[in-house]
Amino acid sequence: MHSIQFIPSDGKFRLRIPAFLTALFLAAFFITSCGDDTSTGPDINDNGDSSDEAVIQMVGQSFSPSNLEVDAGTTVTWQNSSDMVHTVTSGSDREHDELFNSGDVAPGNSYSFTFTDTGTFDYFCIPHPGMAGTITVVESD
Ligand SMILES: [Cu+2]
Repeated sequence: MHSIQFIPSDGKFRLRIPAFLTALFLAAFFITSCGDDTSTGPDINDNGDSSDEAVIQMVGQSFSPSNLEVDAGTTVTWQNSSDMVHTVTSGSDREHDELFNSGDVAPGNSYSFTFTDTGTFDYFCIPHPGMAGTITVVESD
């Protein structure tokens, strides 16, 4: 009597890995973001320390939140929670202004940029027309 050996079909096995990894990435992200009291939403700049962080989700073909105000010195991280590749590219009207450009951000990956200067910074996603957002950087108290 031989023990039963489970041999997954090649196609199914390969299809399951990315979904599993994506779930892992998401789980890891949500677990780490739980420890940080305020990592999403527009009201993230209520603590006055100099190492603020903010997270913007890429969901479907949009940035969430698409408009965010942060203190100068804040590191903004864009987390790709969608199932497609996006970019975080500075500029408006789909014209890159050379301030920052993430390149391709694959599902489950992220990109971070630290905003040191005050001002209004528009950005967009190269592959997806209409996918855009704005970071407003204000003087920290
Ligand atoms: Cu996109």
